[in-house]
Amino acid sequence: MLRPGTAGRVFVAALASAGLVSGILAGGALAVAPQIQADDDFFSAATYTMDQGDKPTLLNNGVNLHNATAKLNGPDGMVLFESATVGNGVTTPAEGAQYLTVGSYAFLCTIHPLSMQAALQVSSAGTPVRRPSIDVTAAKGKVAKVAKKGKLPVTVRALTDSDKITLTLKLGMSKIGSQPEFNLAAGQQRKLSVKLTKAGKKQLRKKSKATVKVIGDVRFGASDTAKANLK
Ligand SMILES: [Cu+2]
Repeated sequence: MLRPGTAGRVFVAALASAGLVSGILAGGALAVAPQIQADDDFFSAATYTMDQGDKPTLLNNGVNLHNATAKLNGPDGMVLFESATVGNGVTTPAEGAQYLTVGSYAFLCTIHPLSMQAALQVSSAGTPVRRPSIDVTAAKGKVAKVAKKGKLPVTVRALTDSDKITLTLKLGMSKIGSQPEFNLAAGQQRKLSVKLTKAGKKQLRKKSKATVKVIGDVRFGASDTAKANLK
């Protein structure tokens, strides 16, 4: 007689030998992230199906360069998902697809947009990965001190895993500083001194008080803004 659980283990082992076990462990479903295949110049299917939370890959079987790029934009104003542009024999992930919820999402190859169009069908199975999400805060301070140092203290906290975070400082309509790309893991917080431009420092020096707008952008997520009230 089989002990409880044995049947399940035998079942998993059988599927593991068939190469399906990663799909089971990820979401309890049998689906495996699809591989979008490109040739010169067409995609191998009109529709590719995947579970929520999966990330398809693109394999280029052709000689020409190809990519898989969503037609629609996401919450950051950039494409919902995209692969790198790759040459023959290269497999590359379609980044951003792991955040998609149920639906059909058209994509194309930006190099051959007329002949290379297809759709990514996301099923109701699985769970989407939580989109990158950041919280930006800026402290009050002295305008003279910020102008002299040329740096504005800003704190960024990541609510979920957030890659490619950038910060922009604005005084009215003009950009007066920025912070190059950085990454934060979920729950991680980073205190930064965002550098002002020469022109930005000059503008601030003329003021007795100023409100600097801090815009935090993150790839595949919504932006967050904060205001630094300087006196
Ligand atoms: Cu192409």
